[in-house]
Amino acid sequence: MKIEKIDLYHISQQLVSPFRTSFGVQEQRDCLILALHSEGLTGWGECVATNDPGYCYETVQTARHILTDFLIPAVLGQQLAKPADLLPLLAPVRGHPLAKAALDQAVWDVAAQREGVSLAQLLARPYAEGPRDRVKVGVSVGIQPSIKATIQVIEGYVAQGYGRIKLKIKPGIDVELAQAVRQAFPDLLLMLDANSAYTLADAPTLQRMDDLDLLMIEQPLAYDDIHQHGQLRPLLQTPLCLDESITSLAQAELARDLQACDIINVKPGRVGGWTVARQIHDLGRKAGLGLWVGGMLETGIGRAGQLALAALPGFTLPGDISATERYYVPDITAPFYLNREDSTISVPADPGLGVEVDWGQLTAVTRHKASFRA
Ligand code: OSB
Ligand code: MG
Repeated sequence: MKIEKIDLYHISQQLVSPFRTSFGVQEQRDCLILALHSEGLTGWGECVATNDPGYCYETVQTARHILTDFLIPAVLGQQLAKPADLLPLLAPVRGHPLAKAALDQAVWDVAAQREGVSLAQLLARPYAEGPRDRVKVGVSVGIQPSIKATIQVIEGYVAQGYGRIKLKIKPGIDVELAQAVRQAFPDLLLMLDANSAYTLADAPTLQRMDDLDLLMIEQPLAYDDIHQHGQLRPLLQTPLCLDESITSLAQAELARDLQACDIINVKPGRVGGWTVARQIHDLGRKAGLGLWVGGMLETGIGRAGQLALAALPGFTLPGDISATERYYVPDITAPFYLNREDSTISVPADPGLGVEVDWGQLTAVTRHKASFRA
C-alpha cells in the first residue's frame, strides 16, 4: 500500500458521565482521529492520548506535535507490503506509542480492506483458531461520590447485562468500598484498578482485599515500576495485572521474567499499535499469563480496533470495551451494542475495521483539521 494522504482531526466530545480515577477526572474528552488514504481506500486510526498527562506522558497536544512534525512526514509517500513494515519507519521517534498507534491502526485497516477481510480475520491469520465473533466485555466504573452511589451505578450496568465490573480505587476509597460492593453483588466478576496510586508500603491495605474473590487488581504501584510490582505480587492472593507499565514488548518480557504480574491489560495505544499488541498477546499466551484488551474511553473507531484485537484466542478475560452509550451519544461512528444475554459485543465482520464513520458528527466535533500529502 502506498501512503498518499493523511488527514488528522482533533476532536472533542462530551462523555455521557464524568470519569473519575485516582489521577483525575475526565468530562470533555479530546482525541485525534486519523484518516489514511491509499490507492482509493481510507483507513481510520484513533490516538487515545488524554487531555492531560495523568495516565501517561502523552497528551492530545504532544501527539499532535509528534504526528504532525515527525511521524506523518516519515510515512508519507512510503510503500508498505504489510502492516509490520510501518514499525521501522516510526522507530527513529523514541517513545510516543499512543501517537504511533493511530497510524498503525489506520495501516491495519487499509491492509484488511485490501484483502477484503475483517481486521479480526487479518490479525488472527497466524493462529489455528479463527477469530471470535463476539468478545466478553465489562464496564470500568469511575470513582463515585459515595459507596451508595457506586452500588447504584453498578446496579444500572448489571441491569443492562454487563457481567464484569471494574472499580477504580485510590487510597482511602478502597477496602470499605470493595467490601460493600462484594457484599451487594456476591457473584459478580469484580476487579479493581488503582492507576498507580499505591506504594509497596500499602501492601497491608491491599492484603485486606484478598478474601473478596477479586478477578484481579490492576496497576497498584508506580506507572513505570515493574520491579516493585514483582515484589508486591507474592504478598497478594488477588491476581496482579499490569496496565501502565507495559509500554512495549520489551517491558512485557521484563514483567514476565521478573514474575511481576499474573495478567496483562493489553491496550493497543499504550504499546504503539496492533502489531506490538499481538506480539504481547503471543508472549503472554506462551508464558501462561491472563490477557485482556483494555480501553481508553475510545470513540467507535478505537472500539472497532479493540474488538478485532480481543477476538484473538489468548484474550480470555473480559475487556474494557463497553457499548457506545456508555461513552458518547451520539458518537462519530454507528453505535456498538451490548449482547445482554452473554455480556459480549459482536466483532465487526465487514472488511477492515468495519465501522461506518458519521461524517456529519465527525465534522460537528472537530476543533482542528490538517491534511498532509506525499
Ligand atoms: O486505567 O484502564 C485505565 C480510561 C482512561 C485511562 C485509563 C484507563 C481507563 C479505563 C476506561 O479504565 C476503560 C474504558 O475505555 O472503558
Ligand atoms: Mg488501568
